[in-house]
Amino acid sequence: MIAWSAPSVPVLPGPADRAVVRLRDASGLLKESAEGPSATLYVCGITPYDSTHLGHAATYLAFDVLRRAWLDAGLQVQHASNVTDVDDPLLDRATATGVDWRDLAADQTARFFQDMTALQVLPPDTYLAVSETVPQVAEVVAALLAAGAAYQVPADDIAGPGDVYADLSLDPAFGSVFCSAAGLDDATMRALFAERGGDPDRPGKRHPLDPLLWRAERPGEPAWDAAALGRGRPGWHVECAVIAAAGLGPVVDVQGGGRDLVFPHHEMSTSHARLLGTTVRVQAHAGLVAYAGHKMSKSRGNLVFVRTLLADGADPAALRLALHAHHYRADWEWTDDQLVAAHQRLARWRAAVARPSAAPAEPLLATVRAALADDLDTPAALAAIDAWTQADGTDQTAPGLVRTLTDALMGIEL
Ligand code: 5CA
Ligand code: ZN
Repeated sequence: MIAWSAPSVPVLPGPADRAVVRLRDASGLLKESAEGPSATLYVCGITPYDSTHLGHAATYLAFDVLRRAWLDAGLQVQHASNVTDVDDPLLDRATATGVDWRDLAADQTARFFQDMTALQVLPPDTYLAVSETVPQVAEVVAALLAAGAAYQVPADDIAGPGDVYADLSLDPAFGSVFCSAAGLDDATMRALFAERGGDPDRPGKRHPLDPLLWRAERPGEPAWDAAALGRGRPGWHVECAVIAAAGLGPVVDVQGGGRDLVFPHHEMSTSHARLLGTTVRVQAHAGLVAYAGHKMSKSRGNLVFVRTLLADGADPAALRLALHAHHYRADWEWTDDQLVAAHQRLARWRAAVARPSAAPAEPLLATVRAALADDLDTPAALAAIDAWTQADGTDQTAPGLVRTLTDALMGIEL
C-alpha cells in the first residue's frame, strides 16, 4: 500500500554526536531506543472503520517525534506499519451499515491519510494492509503448525480442519513484555484477552490464552486460499509480527502503539516474533486519551475526530501543540479549551519568530534535544520554547533557527 506523501523535514545544525532517545519500556525500564547507525520502528496502524480520533492522533504523533529525533541524531530510520483491514469490528461495521468491507476500509484509510498529511506525520516506509499480506501470514502459520508450535481446533459451525491457534506453552518467554512486570494474574489476563478480541472460552484450545493464528472461512466472511490451512483469514497478532519482520528484518528497535495494545496484542505478537526469529528491543506505549470520562474508543463512540476539528477551523499546528502539551505516556482527557490554549500558544510563537532578532536559539535547541532524548518529553520542550519567546535579544538568526527547530523536531510550521 502506498502511504501518504512525506512532509519535508529541514536539517538542524550539529553537533553530530547527539544523544539517542531513551524510552521507558513497557517493563518500566528506561532503555536506549536505538543502538546504531540505523533504527527500526514498528507502530501498530489503524483498523479503518471510523475516522481518526485524537487518541489515534496522539499515538501517531508520539512516534512521529521519535522518528524526527532519530533523524536529527543522524540515524538511518526504517519505519513499518500496518492497516488492519480484515478484522471483526470492521467486518461487523460493514455488515451493519450495508457497505462492502473493502469499500469501508478504503474510504476510512483515505481519510486517515488526509489527517496524517494535515498533521505533518512522516509516513511509514513499509506500509502493508492485512489483505496484502495473507500469503505471507499463511506461510508462517503453516510453518508453525509443521513445527508443532501451533495446532488446529475444529469448529462446530463448519467442516474442514478448523481454526489454528498458537501453543503458548512452547514459548517460555511469554509474559516478558508486560505481564511479569505488571504482575498480571491469570484471571486478569483472561479478562483483558476476552475484552480485546480474544476467545478464552473457545472449547478445544490447549490453554485459554492461546491466540488465534488463522480463522477458517465462515459464510459471509472474507477468506483466502491457503493450501495447508484451508480457506480463511489471518488472526490479529500474527499479522503484526509478519508485517514487522517483512519491513524491518530481524531486529525491531521499538515496537509502539497505544497502551491498550500492550496486552494481549504486543505480548502475543512478540511471542510470535520470537518464533519467527525477530527480536523486539523496546516496547513503547502511548497513554490513552479520554473524552467525557472514558477512553476515547470507536466501540464506545465518545470520539473527537481530527477531521472535524480541522473542518471547524483548527490550525493543524495548534492541534499538534495541543497533543504535544501532554507527555506521550500520560493518560489524559481532552477538553475543548486545550485547543483554544494551543492556538494562543501558536500565536505567541508565531509573533516571536516574526521578530527581526531574539535571544540566541542554540541553547534552546540543546534543551529541546535533551528533553526529547529524555523519553520524548514534549511538555518540557514546549516550556523551553515558551521561555525563549519571552526573552529578548539581538541574535538575528535566532527566529529562523526556532522555525526550523519546531518544524524538524515536531512537524510544527510557524
Ligand atoms: N489495528 C490495531 C492495531 S494492529 C488497532 O489497535 N487499531 S485502532 O484503530 O484501534 O488504533 C490505532 C492506534 O491508536 C493503536 O496504536 C491504538 O493503540 C491507538 N489508540 C486507540 N485508541 C486510543 C486512545 N484513546 N488513546 C491513545 N491511543 C489510542
Ligand atoms: Zn498491531
